[in-house]
Amino acid sequence: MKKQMYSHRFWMLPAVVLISITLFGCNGNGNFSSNSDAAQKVYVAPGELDEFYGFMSGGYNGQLGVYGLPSGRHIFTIPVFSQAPVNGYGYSEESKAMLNTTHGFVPWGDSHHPELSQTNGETDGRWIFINENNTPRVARIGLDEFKTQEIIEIPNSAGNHASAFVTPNTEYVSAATRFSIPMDEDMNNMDVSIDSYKDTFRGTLSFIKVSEEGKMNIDFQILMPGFDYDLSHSGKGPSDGWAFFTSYNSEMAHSLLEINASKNDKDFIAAINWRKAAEYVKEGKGKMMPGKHVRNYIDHEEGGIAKSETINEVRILDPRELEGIVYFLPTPKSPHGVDVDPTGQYIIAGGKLSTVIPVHSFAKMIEAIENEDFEGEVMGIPVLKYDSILHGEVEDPGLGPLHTEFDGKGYAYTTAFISSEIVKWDIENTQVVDRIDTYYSPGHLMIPGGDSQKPDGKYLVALNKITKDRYLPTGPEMFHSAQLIDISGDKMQLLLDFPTEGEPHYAQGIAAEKVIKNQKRFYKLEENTHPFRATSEAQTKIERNGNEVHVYMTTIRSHFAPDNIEGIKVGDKVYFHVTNLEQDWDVPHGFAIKGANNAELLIMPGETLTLTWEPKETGVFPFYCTDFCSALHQEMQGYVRVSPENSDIDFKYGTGQ
Ligand SMILES: [Cu+2]
Repeated sequence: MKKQMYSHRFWMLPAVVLISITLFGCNGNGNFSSNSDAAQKVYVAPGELDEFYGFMSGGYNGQLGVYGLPSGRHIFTIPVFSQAPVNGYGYSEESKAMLNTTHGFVPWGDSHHPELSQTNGETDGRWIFINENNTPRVARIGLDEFKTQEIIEIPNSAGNHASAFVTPNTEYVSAATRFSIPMDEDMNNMDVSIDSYKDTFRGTLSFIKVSEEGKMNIDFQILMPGFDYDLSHSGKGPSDGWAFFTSYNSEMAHSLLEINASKNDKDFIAAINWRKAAEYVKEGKGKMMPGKHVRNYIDHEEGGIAKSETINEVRILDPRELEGIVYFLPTPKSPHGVDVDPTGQYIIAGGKLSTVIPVHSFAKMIEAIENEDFEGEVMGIPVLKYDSILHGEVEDPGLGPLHTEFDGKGYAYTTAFISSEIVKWDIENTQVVDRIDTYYSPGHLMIPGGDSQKPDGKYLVALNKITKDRYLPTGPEMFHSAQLIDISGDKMQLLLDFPTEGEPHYAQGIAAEKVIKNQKRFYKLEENTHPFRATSEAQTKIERNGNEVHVYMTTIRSHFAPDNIEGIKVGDKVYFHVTNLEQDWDVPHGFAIKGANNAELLIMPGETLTLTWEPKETGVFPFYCTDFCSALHQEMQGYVRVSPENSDIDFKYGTGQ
């Protein structure tokens, strides 16, 4: 091993493993491969476009980062689960409702796993889904406008980690509870002692149905033992109709999990026959149970304004009553990732404390189910025999294997978190054929289409957890590092380091042309259905309703209408409904007013957005365009006069007066 190890990030390991790592670890920061060959491979000349889009979750920033590959250029950030002052997402009246939950307005989220929609097992460029861990939710982002269009909350869940993975025709998006929670037989959350964990805590796996138009609803949840559920991937090809979820803490510990949940040699992958479960649902099986959750969606029929609805129940399938929907595949040891190869024949687990990578065979699994080759059961769920379902074990896979992606040429690539490397191995004979160091500890990795049936096996992106010494230091805090690796040849070649936003977990990649062809460039004014729109300057006006004031405002290079407003009083609640009259690509206008307890608005051409302002003192307050829109952008301004609460001053406004 060539590089320094960072023991502060080591996961709890048996002491003997730790010692051996420390002995092998040596100094050196691994600067190599910055040769001209690598430079040429990532060079995208000025004015040229990247070949792939890379979508990387922002982790604790709650957003989704958009990158160009191979250049590694950060192009855009799509606001999803967190308020974004940069464009007013979650602040404007139109978008606030996207962040509603059963806990009220939640302005922050923790986003981990983006997943592109698929058709026939191939990424199709329509949508990208992403999970939220903390307050369990799944979002759907439209790749026509790069905007979050829907967010659904997941009930009976806590820590929605095994999400948002799609089935090969985007029939379903998965979700699962990471933390089991106390539930009685009626799925009511209970106020119980945490020490009663083993008796009272349960898990759920959720299947969110996606309609042709993208609308999400929770079709069913499967009641599970009180383990922790970690990651998921759908079957494909022969295993289409199944989904696989890793679980750990089969010990059902509830304290000091790093020790108490690492005792069993094997935990489980839960194999879910979702097609069979969906049939049960169609037959009306299972039970409607409490499961209050909120669904937020952009109402395109009404001005693109976000709306929320509350749903009170969810259908629960209990594997003790409905046969054949869940089987447990014993898997060493505290498995993290679960990945299905492009042929759909093999199910690969990242047993983070395991010395091998187990590869399960789907065909053997089916055979074992038919032969009832079980070694026991947990909560009515049959446990298959490890040896009956095993295709093989990858020996010497690196320390702390976490996640695997595929190149479509028969090879798998697994990240080894602790030994900081990516290991390439042959799926058929489970032999390691190549390995490359990463800087440093990689979590997920991504090959464009690498978890679909049609990977584009040209590049691999390692998403590393430690950036230290790779970039200019920025104090104690630093962004995490992605590394682009060429996988087109026999040997992997490191091409590029680039910093990412937040802490990216999983990522997705897609050929740019699949996304470019659907791009919306602006919103047509004649299609604007916003109730407070003004689609010409002639339609601008101000209306008062008690202390509520609605300003119908327009922007066009380079002025506002109206630009000067009098008649506003202290105690008013002023809604600036700003319509951008431009009908050309890339001419947004912004709107901000002094002292607003709010973010700016960034209004796309043809769009109407609303900023709420409650002036607290008298005076004259300037507003201006925040987005540099023309040579006379600095002239794009106006004033609002605020008079005392008891004054009876009339509205006065206009342009150029
Ligand atoms: Cu402007």
